[in-house]
Amino acid sequence: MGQNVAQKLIGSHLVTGEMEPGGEIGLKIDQTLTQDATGTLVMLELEAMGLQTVRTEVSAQYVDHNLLQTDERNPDDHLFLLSACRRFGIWYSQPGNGVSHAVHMQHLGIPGKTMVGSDSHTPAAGSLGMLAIGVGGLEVAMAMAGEPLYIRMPRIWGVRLTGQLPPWVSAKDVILELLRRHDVKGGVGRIIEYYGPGLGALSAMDRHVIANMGAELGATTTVFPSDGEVRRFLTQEQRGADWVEIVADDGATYDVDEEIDLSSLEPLIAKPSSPGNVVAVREVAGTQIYQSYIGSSANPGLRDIAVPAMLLEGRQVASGVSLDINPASRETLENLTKMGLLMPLLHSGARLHQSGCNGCIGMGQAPATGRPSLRTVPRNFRGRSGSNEDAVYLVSPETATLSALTGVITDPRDGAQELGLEWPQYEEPGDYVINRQMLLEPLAPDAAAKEELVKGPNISSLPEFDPLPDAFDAPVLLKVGDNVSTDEIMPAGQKVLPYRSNIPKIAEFTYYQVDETYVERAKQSGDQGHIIVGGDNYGQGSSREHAAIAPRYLGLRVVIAKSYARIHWQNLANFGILGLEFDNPDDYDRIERDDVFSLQGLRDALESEAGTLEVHNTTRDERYTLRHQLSPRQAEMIVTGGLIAVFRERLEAERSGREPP
Ligand code: MIC
Repeated sequence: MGQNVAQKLIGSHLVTGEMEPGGEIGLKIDQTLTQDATGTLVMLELEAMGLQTVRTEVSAQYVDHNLLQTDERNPDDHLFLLSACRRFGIWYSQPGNGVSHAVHMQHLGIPGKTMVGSDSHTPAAGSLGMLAIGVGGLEVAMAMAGEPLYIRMPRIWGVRLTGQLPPWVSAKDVILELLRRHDVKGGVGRIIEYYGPGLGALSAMDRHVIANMGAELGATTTVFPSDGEVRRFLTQEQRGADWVEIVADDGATYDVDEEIDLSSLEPLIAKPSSPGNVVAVREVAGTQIYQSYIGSSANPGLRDIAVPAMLLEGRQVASGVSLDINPASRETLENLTKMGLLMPLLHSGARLHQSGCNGCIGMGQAPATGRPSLRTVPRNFRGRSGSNEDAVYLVSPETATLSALTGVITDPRDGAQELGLEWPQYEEPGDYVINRQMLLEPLAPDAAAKEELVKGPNISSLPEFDPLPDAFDAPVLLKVGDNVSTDEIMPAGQKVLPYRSNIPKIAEFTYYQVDETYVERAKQSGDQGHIIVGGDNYGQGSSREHAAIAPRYLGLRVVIAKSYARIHWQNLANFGILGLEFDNPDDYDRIERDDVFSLQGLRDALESEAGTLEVHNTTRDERYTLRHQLSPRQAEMIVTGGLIAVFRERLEAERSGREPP
């Protein structure tokens, strides 16, 4: 039987398990990607694991998130990362070189390879025909150590594209359409694979936009074929030799089928404060805006800024509107400059920012209270922009541009008519600029071995965590609803992000936007430990493992939820937090904050085939049946005290020539 692209990528890297949806599979990982906000912990984990040199084909560390240098903390982290790259044999992309996903695609991504990244938007590399999966930092560290990645074999969701995008509609509208149809949980447990005749008109960077935001559907990853367009892209980057063709076989089938007729799409917008809150732009047209923001990882293409620049030529941004331009990569910025497109942008009133994540994660550019901000970024969870009472809408560059010109949310087709604008005929430049100067190559192993880690005063080693006790009583300190994002559990923003390499400090911000009293109450609860109860899709969004480590540091032992987002669930397990699910979701309604639970016989329950466990709510004298989805490997990991403890034992055995445990 013919294979689809996802099956080919998985099949060629399968080290354990069967390609049957639901079962655990182990995959050989060729490349890793880390960014600074998660990468500092990864490097501390490599140190804690005792690794000498990475065992991957390519490992790359990007500095793109914590770019504001308002004191010594972020620059100290940058230096630490540089020293760790030199120490462990990792590529280092310097601050200002751009967002990891775009830069990796331009310079290091290779079709047919697997990659894990400590960033939920790692799947963007699927645009090159890679199998790229966002995971917690510790799993990236494990992959760097040559360990396989273990995931549940996803179902493959084939999305057949037909037709062609009409003028004023672009790649962002394709992924917003999928979010409109399926919301933020629609991709859970699935790989999205795009195919069909509509692909031809989507450039590799357009595909990046779509693959990037597959994360917003909760998908394990997104893949595109490596076809003639990928070859064109790599040739433009002077890496044509890296191209290999990977396309679905004739007769390939998918577990789930879907079709999008690109010709029928219209400009779409995700309203505050969820990427799944999608409607047609026309439905909200006329709302006055405060800010329009173009660029970021979710619209990293040269065309994504070149088209706005062409539209803005000779025009002025509406007064009172801040038009913020965030080129995703320095390469894009250099090409815009060479094409003469910076001048029209600047002259129209646009504010130009350095290449990086910036306002996308609240590192500057925060909007005014309650004022609508239109952004081409991937997510709009409340508070993520840096302002507590924000109103962030997700849009295409075309919608952002026309709205900046009119001062109100505007369907670009209507705006163009009103302003007498033609659809610009954008073409890629023939003399494309490439600059790899800011990407530092890894040192040879001998030289690397002599390097020391450089730790500033804000960098603290990883706390040690003890194994899960077999029995204990603990209170429910927090009860939250559906779709709680890791931005709510552990916020980003310029106040919190500089503590990403300091768990005791960052722990002080845990859940503070949801319940300011949580941290204090958790501390009072102390060693006894505590429980958090959640609804559906608990922990959606970012891959930040701080959202597991910080609550664990504060004593979190168990989460009980209706269902989980994949990466966060895995992060909980990696740090020894037991993630349980309600057998009967209605039991969620019976629990109140401060109820005390008695949990007994945890080890037997974790090892049992049934995967169930009965717990006693001693406050209400009720019993609930809970389930765990842990594989035997993960169950053992929790019992041993987390993944680092397991790996250390294994490395120790390897060094002393013993049989690994
Ligand atoms: C995001 O877009 O949410 C982030 C910030 O890039 C995160 C990573 C992080 O929290 O550092 C992600 O996507 O995983």
